[in-house]
Amino acid sequence: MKSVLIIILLFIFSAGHSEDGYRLWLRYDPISDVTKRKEYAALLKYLVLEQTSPTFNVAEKELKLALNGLLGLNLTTTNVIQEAGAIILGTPASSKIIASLNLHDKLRSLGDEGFSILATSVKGKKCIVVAGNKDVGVLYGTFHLIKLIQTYQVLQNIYVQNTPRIKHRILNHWDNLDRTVERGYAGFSLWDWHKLPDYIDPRYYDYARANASIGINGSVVTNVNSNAQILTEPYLQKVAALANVFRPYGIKIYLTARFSAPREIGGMPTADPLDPNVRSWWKKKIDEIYQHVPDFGGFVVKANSEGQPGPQNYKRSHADGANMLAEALAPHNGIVMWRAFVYDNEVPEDRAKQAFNEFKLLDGKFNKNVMIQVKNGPIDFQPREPFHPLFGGLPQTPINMEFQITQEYLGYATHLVYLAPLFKECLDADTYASGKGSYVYKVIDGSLHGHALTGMAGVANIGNDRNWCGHPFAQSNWYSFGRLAWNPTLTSEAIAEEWIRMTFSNEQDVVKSLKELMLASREITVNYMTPLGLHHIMGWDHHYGPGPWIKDKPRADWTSVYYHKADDFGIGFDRTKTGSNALGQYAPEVQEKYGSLKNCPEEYLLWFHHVSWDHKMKSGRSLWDELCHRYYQGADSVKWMQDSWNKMEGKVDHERFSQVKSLLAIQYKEAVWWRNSCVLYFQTFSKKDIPPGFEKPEKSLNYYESLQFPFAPGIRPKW
Ligand code: GCW
Repeated sequence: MKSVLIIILLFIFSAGHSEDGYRLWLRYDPISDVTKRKEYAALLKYLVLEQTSPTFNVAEKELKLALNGLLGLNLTTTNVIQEAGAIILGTPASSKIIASLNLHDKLRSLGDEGFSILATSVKGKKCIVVAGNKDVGVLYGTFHLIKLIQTYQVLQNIYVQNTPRIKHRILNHWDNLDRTVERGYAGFSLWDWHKLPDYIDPRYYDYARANASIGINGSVVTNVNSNAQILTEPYLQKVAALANVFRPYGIKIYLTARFSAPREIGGMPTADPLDPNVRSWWKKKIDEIYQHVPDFGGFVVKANSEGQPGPQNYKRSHADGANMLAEALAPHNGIVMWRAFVYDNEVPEDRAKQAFNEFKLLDGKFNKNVMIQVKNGPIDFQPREPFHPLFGGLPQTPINMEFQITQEYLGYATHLVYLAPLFKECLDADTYASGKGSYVYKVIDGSLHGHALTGMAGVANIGNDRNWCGHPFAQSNWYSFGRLAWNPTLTSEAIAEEWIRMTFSNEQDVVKSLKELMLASREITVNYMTPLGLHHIMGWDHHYGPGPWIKDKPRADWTSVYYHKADDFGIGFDRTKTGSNALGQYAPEVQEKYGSLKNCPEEYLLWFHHVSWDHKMKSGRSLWDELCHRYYQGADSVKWMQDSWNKMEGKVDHERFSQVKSLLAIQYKEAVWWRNSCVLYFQTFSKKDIPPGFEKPEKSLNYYESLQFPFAPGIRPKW
């Protein structure tokens, strides 16, 4: 009776609690299922921690917070086994109890960050052990245990062995020092540089908690379009303050290095990477960084790309530039993530080919602590791209993946698009680099070519909006990135399920409906934006909304007509042998798959082929009709998304229900805008009617072309 009353009271309390999304997936609201509560309460009575450390302290704090919220428990900590129901946290070095359990066999294969969770008996008392080789493994295990409770899993005979498959799991913030965020749609930067190092915003801790809960172990806090000021002494003090917050959570801090820094802040006449004075400047600078941040992770560098300075300004190669920094970082165990996102307007070559051409020649020429950071596709984070040919193409070089979590090309923070299927499509693609089964994820986890240095980077979608990511569902993309960086073989479905249960509800029908909604959302977006392999046809510069008509800009490869090549005959970019032969950069099996018009999977058709408007598609329709069909189907499906969401009323909290409802209405409006603009524009080439049965666009092409958005958020700073 008493417990029922407590539950009712807890509910009244939590119902009154405003659900603004701040708590992300770490909500810890009371478990409503009485049987579950009892089951957990019997197993989880007190905490045994024999030694403290900064990381154990945060694990303890988190567990207390979670069990207090979920089960109403006031967890006490002791260092001895008293009765059944102990949760024992530790490593063999920190805990005599764990050492006595002889877990060596279990822990051996788990490395520094892995963990083992098991139900066992100590001195005849049933308990749950969360063990790792290092403190951080114990922290990850603690978060895992909490997740199992949040998602109502059975703990009775629990036995989990878990370790990350990728070493560096890193968020890349494109945050500027003035707190604007390039391609950021969730407010301003979290980093309050002005008040750092003296004021530590409590939010930094919650940021660290959220990342640790999904295994993210690195944060690049500055934009790749970088500012050298971050490397000056006053800023390094601020960086050190953030690093101090992140450290107990297993998160290392990284910075972006502006290649011209020796000139800009060092007073040097040159930044030539082979100049001995430049090399010694960087060495001193890097030593200075390590004085402030002893576990500094290293640099991400965007060089000779989109106007950023780099070694080529001095007729040196990317390897010369990367190795100079790598050499100075090596004594401190720092790494360089050198980006392969390079393309040059002066080069008449298909932009999709340029990075491969540049880096192929440098395979094997990089120092051991350099990874080449490659975007998932060869152009630029489009709603759909084939995998980048550098995956599998640089066998002698560690490659780390760069995904974009922020939705630059996928509707900003207003469209509900679950990105795990996009990430997975790339990770699961077969490069055939060493025969069948040479999946991209095997390049990334190092197993394909035997590299120990491995990484995955995600361009963050986080800002100072109360709910961190702008759209409540955009949180799932941060979450999915972390989960896939930990284990790229997880399925989109499994990740969605965990996230929904923790973020919205454990009710079966809610889980089922939201999962369907999320899993369908990316394909729907592709359909209303860029179906059948179209790409890069968005608005100029800010990239907001449709802009297939963009042409005559200073750079051809920043226009849309460069990519869709629509003409009287048809549409699409011929990247086969008869065209740019970008396809020639892939393994023969991949070339065969995409090379022929007949066999090419339709979702990549216009990426690889220039196709006649009359071409007969698998559906039996002509290409023109199919294109219209996809655009209309995409926009209509957003209506379906709205209907499914409307059914959630009363099943999820009111605040987030109404917020998502409003955002879906914008998404529908914008999907129709995309559809109408693209269909009307491409019609000027196909000269064919919109197939019968589809409503006519309500406005003219001129109208859509005339729309201007000078204040669209997230644009590149002009300095
Ligand atoms: O996608 C493009 C963006 C730029 C970005 C660049 C990059 C940071 O439009 O804003 O610059 O990619 O990845 O370097």
